[in-house]
Amino acid sequence: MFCTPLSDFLNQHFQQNNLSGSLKETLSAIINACVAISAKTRQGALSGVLGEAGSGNIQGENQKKLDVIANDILINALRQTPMVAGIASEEEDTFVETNEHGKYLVLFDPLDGSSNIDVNISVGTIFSVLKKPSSGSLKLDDFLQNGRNQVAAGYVLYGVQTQLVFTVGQGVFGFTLNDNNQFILTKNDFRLPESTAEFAINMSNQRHWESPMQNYIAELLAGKDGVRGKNYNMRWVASMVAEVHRILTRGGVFLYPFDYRDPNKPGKLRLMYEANPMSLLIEQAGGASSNAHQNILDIQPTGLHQRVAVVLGAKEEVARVNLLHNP
Ligand code: P6P
Repeated sequence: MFCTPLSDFLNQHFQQNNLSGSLKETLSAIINACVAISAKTRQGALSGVLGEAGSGNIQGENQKKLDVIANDILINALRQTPMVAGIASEEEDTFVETNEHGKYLVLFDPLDGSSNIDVNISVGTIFSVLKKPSSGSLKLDDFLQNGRNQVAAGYVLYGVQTQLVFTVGQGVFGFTLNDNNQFILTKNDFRLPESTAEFAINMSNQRHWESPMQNYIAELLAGKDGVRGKNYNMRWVASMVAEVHRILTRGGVFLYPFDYRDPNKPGKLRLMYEANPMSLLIEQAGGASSNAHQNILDIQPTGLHQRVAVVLGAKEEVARVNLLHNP
């Protein structure tokens, strides 16, 4: 039934779309590192990788052991990939130069959703690839490109199955890891329905949202008796990779809006290595994304770790949120 290995798919897809071989090599290096991360997450307590690392990151979060392990696996792999000039990671204070003559920049959240690790709920690696814009020594500004400049974006979901989903701008494709640690093509071009009856948000923050967001969610909760005229279902996994995968697979809308708990933060999620790659995937699959005011992919970054409010998924829902916030 399914028999196309990732390597064959990449060769064919890159040739058909006249894409660079060095981008293919960069993508392969990221994916191979994720196969190693998958082996670690699967072992859990048996290999002592659960629990806290006893350190913190620039986000002010306590790192899990697997956060550090996944980050080290990716950095070590990309140091050995000549076409990668540098990386930026959620777990690193600033960028890391890897190869002086590299062409690509790789940005990643090595293990998103890590608060779920110890309770065996899906986590994932999110990655984004940019071209290094200038020759000469690497500088921070080289990374601060808007999301439309991404030449590749994707994630690996360490869940019931280990699944890879990525785009290089020519559609979104899904692969499942088999018993030989080989990714096999299992979804040929994800397409997102324009409408949905399923939303994902952390409702415990409801009292902290801006009123347009409170109004939007109230419309969904009103169901078929309300202005939207249909009943909605809700999901919240607290793992963005799992939520986005569900949305790509069966539709939906995901929201992590601005809230007043910390008015200085525009949102919880990070633009460069969470919102941008996920927004590109969703847009490539026929969905939309915004920060409730503008398309996330059009936001001009000002910092590696800047945060952003995120609304992404079914076009109809993102449009409704934008309208309520910008009457
Ligand atoms: P909360 C995980 O920590 C994460 O960055 C996303 O993967 C997830 O969607 C969100 O935060 C969960 O946040 O506040 O519900 O724990």
